[in-house]
Amino acid sequence: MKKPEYKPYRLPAGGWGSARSVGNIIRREGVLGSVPLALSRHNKVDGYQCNSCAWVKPANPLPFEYCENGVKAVAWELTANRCTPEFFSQHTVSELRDWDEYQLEQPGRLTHPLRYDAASDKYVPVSWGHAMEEIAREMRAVEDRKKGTVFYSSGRLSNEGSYLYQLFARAYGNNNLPDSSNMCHETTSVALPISIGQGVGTIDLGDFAKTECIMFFGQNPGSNSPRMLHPLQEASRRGVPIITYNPLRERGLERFVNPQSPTEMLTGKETRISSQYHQVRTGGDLAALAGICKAVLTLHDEAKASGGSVLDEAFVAEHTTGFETFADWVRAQDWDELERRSGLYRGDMESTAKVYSQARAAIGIYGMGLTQHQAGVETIQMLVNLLLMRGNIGREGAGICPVRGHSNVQGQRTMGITEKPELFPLDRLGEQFSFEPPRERGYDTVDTCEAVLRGDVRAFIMLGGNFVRAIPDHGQMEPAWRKIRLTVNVITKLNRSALLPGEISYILPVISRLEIDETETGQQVLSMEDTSGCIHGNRGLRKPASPHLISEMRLICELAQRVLDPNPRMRWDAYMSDYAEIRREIGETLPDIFWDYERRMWEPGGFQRPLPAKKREWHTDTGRANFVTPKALDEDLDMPAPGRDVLRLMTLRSNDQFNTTVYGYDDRFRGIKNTRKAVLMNRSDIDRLGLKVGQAVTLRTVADDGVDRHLSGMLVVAYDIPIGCIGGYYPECNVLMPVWHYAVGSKTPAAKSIPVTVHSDGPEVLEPQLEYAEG
Ligand SMILES: Nc1nc2c(c(=O)[nH]1)N[C@H]1C(S)=C(S)[C@@H](COP(=O)(O)OP(=O)(O)OC[C@H]3O[C@@H](n4cnc5c(=O)[nH]c(N)nc54)[C@H](O)[C@@H]3O)O[C@H]1N2
Ligand SMILES: Nc1nc2c(c(=O)[nH]1)N[C@H]1C(S)=C(S)[C@@H](COP(=O)(O)OP(=O)(O)OC[C@H]3O[C@@H](n4cnc5c(=O)[nH]c(N)nc54)[C@H](O)[C@@H]3O)O[C@H]1N2
Ligand SMILES: [Mo]
Repeated sequence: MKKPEYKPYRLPAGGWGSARSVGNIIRREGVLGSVPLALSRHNKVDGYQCNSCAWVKPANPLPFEYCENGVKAVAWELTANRCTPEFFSQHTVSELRDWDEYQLEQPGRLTHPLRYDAASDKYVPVSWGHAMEEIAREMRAVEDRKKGTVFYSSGRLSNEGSYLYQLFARAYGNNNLPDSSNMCHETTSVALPISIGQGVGTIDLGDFAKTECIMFFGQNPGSNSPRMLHPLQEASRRGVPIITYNPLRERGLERFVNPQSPTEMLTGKETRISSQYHQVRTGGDLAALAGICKAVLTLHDEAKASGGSVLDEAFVAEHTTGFETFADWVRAQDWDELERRSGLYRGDMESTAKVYSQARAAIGIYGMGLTQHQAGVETIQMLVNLLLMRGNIGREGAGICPVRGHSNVQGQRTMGITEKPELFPLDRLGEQFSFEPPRERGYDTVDTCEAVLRGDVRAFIMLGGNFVRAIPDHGQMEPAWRKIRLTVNVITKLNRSALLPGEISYILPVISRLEIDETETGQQVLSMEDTSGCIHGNRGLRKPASPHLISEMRLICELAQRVLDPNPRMRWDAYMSDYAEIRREIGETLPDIFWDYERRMWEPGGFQRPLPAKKREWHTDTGRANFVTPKALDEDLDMPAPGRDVLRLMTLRSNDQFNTTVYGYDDRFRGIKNTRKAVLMNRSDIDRLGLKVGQAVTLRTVADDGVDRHLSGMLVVAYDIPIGCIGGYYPECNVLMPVWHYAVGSKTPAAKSIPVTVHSDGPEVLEPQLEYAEG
């Protein structure tokens, strides 16, 4: 292992750094031959949909419609490395538990179904038939099906797989369908329907081309949705102001060189991205947004005096409710308090208000920086309030833009993967398949954790993802996990969840969407929905990683057939041999969206689901868009307020990871190399606490529930981060997150604000080179 280093990254996002990083992973995974070929079909009509993020796939894709992290995700999946039964015969599960995420996925794609053998503490190969029989027997034996069985899925799963999975769960008898979205944009799914009557955003790429102002809250496109840098670059070139609120100065939000443009690469000509950058305190967005709204109201009052107007008064009167209450609340806020809570100056918020007020159309973009706070729902609604003030919903060039994470997380929701029965037409589903779907609310992610801690869960099916690593409170959850009777890990690479076997545990490896999925009726295709609500076809192009893999669709059908009582309406045999049959059923359940599905999914740019708010049709309880007035300004009411000794930890993604998949130990844009054990701190906090850069420290969660949560051996890095805020990487820091610390209303774990103390592990400076000397 090389020595950790810290050297602020001076280059723009993209550029040569991006090209080098991509070259490294392609070489390491041994896919120099296959990746370039695959990339010619990346995000193309009749190609496959990128398996990294959910950013919009344009109708007229660039010749190279991919980015640094898309290429990493593709190389990761197409890797030449194989994790075979041999590998498992050489390592016990206890031994593997000491490996980190990078090491665990490095052996490559899983090749065989495996069953945990407790006697030898190893995974051993097993036949598919045996695996299916035993899993089905155990699932049938669960006494309380509502409490005892959980159907988790991660947001990569296709529409077809998701639809079958929810049908299986509901026919089995529960709505226990937690998914990765519960940890992510659930806050969006709760906030937006109340405000504007739909759970998804309202923008498409056309709006980016027409907008006059972009506001960015807590989303990091440079690492997490790099293709988005192209429309941003274009907007910037048109002179569109881009205003960012983020505690960190993220490279991708500052400057960009398009690595696909030879001229830009050779001349180093870069584009500025943000025109204003405000380093808001973590959790300070609610106050910052209130301040911006307050300044807009002031501008409006001034304009009124001279016969003008800043608000879109006609829109507010005709299309909204709650404005007066909201405006009174905003006016009553005190600037000192807003400054204190946001960590910004009044002038920062006023400058945003000024630019926003002059733009004929504005877009509000956000990500985990808003959703993963206790008051995340209210914060998103504040951003919508700001947009509603000037009629910026349902107009060209304007709208709200949550940036979804996993490549099909939005499609999963559309397909009915949700614990909330009211979000899916269950009457219709019941009629279509002639059964009585369960109507009780099921478990979301946090409910699942609580049920596991109580010992209620007997069978846990994980269809993709790495649940036990992605969730909070590892210290409590991991021991509890071992007590589950049956754990089934349907995955493509080894991860930590599989290394915490219950009494009976399986690893079931599957075909990925980049691979050719051949059934009796020929090669099958799939479909996915991107963050703008557009649905696209997907065709695999490479031979599966091993002949022993089966598809996720087949896995669900085979299991459902063995677990459920026969029902002639549920044609599992037909579904697994011809996925068009699944799409036919989807079209029947959701005819308004999926008419003529088979053809439209191959249209360039996909087909967009109806977005009522885009047409100013408000499917809310009032029939209008609602201004929602927050209850307080504090984003983290369940935790002690940050003070002299209590710092607020946000958990971050590096540039070299996709969630719990770690591609490497560098975070290039943030200048950190060869380590993930870094804690980013403001120099004045380091000095005040008597710490030194490069020293090892322990972070300890401040909570009065009697549980000790701590993480030692973290290396102090002096970083440009607001005083009182610190940063560390996810999932390593999840051990510090209490399971009960989540967003009110959505139960999304509040991963961006964990109150912690920082203590030195010993006087010596272990990594002196982390001290960066300028020049
Ligand atoms: N390469 C890559 N791409 C990914 C992923 C990945 O891990 N790697 N993950 C995918 C998934 S599932 C998701 S959900 C998305 C996540 O993508 P993002 O939404 O970008 O999520 P994060 O990287 O967790 O954090 C986003 C930003 O929030 C800022 N932030 C933290 N706290 C606050 C706050 O209180 N206020 C404000 N204003 N900002 C704050 C951080 O500094 C960071 O820049 O990306 C998807 N795409
Ligand atoms: N502290 C903290 N915690 C967080 C977050 C945070 O910002 N901070 N972010 C949260 C968010 S936004 C999310 S979305 C969750 C992520 O939670 P998950 O979605 O559960 O986790 P991933 O890391 O994306 O899952 C990676 C695993 O998926 C499997 N896999 C990959 N491709 C496929 C496939 O095609 N099929 C199947 N069956 N399996 C596949 C691989 O085996 C890989 O190990 O984590 C959440 N946890
Ligand atoms: Mo996510």
